[in-house]
Amino acid sequence: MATNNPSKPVISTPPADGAGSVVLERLTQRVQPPSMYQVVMLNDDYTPMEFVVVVLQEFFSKDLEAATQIMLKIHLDGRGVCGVYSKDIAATKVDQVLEAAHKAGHPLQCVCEPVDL
Ligand code: TYC
Repeated sequence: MATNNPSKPVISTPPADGAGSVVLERLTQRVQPPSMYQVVMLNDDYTPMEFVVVVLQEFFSKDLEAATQIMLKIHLDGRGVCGVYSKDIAATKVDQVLEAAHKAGHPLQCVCEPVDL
């Protein structure tokens, strides 16, 4: 019986006819764009309008005009989008708003939800 000599590396050359070889198919990898999340603020009857406007300016970088428009939309429609971000950033914005509202004693609510494409 033929045995390998353990001190001698076995170097085998692939057969010229390709027998025993494996063909790797080229697969095109499609990378999905990161899913985006919108931060939605909800209306309530107690949070002062001025507080909502300040929150929109401070955490969502809105100017006074834009912040006022968004606040009024929330007040009239029940909810409004404050901004669209990656998942982590959106979750952080929600935490910041809820903490600021809690500290100020207001019941302001805010959620994040995936943007439908
Ligand atoms: N409805 C509130 C009021 O009349 C104002 C308000 C606006 C509260 C937007 C929450 O997300 C909100 N004082």
